[in-house]
Amino acid sequence: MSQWTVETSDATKVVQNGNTFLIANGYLGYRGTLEEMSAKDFVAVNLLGVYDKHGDAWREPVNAPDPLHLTLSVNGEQLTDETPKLAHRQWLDLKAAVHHRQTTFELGGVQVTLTTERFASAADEHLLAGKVSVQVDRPAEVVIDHAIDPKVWDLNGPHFVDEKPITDGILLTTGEGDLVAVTQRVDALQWRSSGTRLSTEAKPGVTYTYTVQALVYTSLDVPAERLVSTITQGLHETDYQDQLAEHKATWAKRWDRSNVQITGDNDADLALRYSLYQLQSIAPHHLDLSIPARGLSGQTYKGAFFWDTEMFMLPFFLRTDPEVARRLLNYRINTLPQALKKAQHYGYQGAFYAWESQADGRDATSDYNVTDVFTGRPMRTYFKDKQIHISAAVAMALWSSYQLTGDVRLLTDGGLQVLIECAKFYYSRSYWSPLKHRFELLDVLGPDEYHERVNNNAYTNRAALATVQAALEGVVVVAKADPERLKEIQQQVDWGTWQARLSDYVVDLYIPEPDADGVIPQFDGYRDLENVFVPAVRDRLLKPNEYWGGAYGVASDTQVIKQADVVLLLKQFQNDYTTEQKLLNWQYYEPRTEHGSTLSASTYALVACEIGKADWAYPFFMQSATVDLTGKSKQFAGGVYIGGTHPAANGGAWMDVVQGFCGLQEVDGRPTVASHLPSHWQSVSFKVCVRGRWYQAQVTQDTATIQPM
Ligand code: IFM
Repeated sequence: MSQWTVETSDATKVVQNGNTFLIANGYLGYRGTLEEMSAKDFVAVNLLGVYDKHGDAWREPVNAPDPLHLTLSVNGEQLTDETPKLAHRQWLDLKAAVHHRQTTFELGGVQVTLTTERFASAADEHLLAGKVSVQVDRPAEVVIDHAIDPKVWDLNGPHFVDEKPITDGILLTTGEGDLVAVTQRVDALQWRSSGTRLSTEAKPGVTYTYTVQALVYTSLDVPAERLVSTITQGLHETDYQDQLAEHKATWAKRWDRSNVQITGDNDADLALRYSLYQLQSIAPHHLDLSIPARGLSGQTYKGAFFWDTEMFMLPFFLRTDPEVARRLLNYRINTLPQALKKAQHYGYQGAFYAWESQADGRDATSDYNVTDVFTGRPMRTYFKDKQIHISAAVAMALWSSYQLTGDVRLLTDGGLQVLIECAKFYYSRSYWSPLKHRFELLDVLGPDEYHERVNNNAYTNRAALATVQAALEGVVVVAKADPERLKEIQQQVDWGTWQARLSDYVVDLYIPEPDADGVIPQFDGYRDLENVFVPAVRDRLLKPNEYWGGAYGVASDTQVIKQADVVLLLKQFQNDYTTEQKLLNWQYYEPRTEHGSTLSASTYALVACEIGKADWAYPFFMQSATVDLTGKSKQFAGGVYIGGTHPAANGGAWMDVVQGFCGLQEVDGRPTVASHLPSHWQSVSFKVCVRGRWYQAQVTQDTATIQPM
């Protein structure tokens, strides 16, 4: 039986559980805190794509005021943090994407039970709605103030410089001049109401219920002059139950396409479904934007989009929700101008995509992205300048999407320009070694972020090669499909100059080879570093939050790495390496990998499946799938808060099951599966869409089938 509920009865961890119990709809995210909580408890209505920079602090996404907030009083006594809780239960219904809580308090001399449900509508992205019920065990006067709470939690705020009342709500202006409006309508037939205050003489045995309909709009959605009329007219008479029904119907469609059922392991079944809940909650269903590295759970990582989307989330959307996948790709196509500018800024040609990309493609990465916990001073890091594998992530995502969907419009509508501009970037960023007669990529930062400014990171070089190959092949594809369009593109990208250069580059770019003992060196000189394992390096830490990498981190002069790097190379370019090479390198690198990023575990699981070690893969898969359920991930990187949800781990968990344990591959648009199930699993079933056609897969220990539907 499938598992569909995530729940807790621990009333002491509500604030920490704010990520786990998130509800979201790709436009806004509402953390899983409780209705009576406020900014100090990290309540947040986190908005996609609206950013503000306060003073010298990092530019980050804006949180809106909380329209679901309530203040409860019973017999004149107000609910506070100190009010005794006699019972508490909080649960997420994953099928319906509805958050519930039920808490019994001792307040005003009675036992009062507060039961609520809420959802971020999947049918109307502006709508947050909730239902609140109260029961008492003795007659009591119950008063609830249900007013929008204007105090918002910020990491680097405050972001609002002006606040005005509007009918049923509030209009705020950010420091950057964007407008955010929030309105609220309460339907409370059983209650006396005066303004935002509801009251009743409650009797035992009766449930007193009201519903809230709240809308959130910004001046990015509608022109500023129409914002107030749009939002106030939007508070229409639609019944709460109808809104809930529409929301559930939208989720039912999503689950019909995306659900994966694992039998023989309830924990894995639930953890994966929860991961898919997270991914589908935060995906941009209506906007051509991407998915922030911490979803819509708050302002961590500047609300920016990383390679996480292309490498770890896109594979899921491509095969279960091609419309969302297309939006994610459009985002990169639309932000090409910023990538061109960034390359130019560093003195290169082509497209160098932002490491931390905000809505318009600008790079939000600070030169000092972590803090030295010993001195409290910002530390110079090179994520922005040297993590050049980001352009390859974009290019490989576009190319593999074209190959999977067969949709040439992806290339003709901007994708081919991106491929070519990324290819130009690598060429211009390379160094031609006159003695070795090869191109090299020097002074880079690979996926393992601890070793900065290294030469010939094997993953980066191979990914650059894949980019240039894709550009050359893309030209051939468009030449066949739409020669007129190709001419236009060729003119835009100055193909006449670049074709010969890029053709030579794919022959002459250096791809690091395995050493004599079979180990692929992560970069030039990696094997000369101190050869120790993770525990030895961990023992050298003087403070728990100190940064392991950079100029003088504990890992910097050792072979200990933060996350999958060579193992990512093996995963991404699986046909380049034999099973023996994969096995040997997996075994070499795993004890040297901290898995300090939640991107790491799923990659190790995938490669373990490929080498026939499903039982090695299993704990890495579970680590990836449960990260937002257990909350067990790093909360600080060099003193900087990095908590929140982990969509790349959620997407990685799907890849582990579908592409790893079930061996899904698509060759020339035809999907195949193969069984690599962990020994205690009975079966896995799922659907995927390949070239517009849906397939149903069923994998057991002994059989693997995939059939068109
Ligand atoms: O993109 C990752 C990076 O690879 C490791 N640090 C965290 C980033 C965001 O998840």
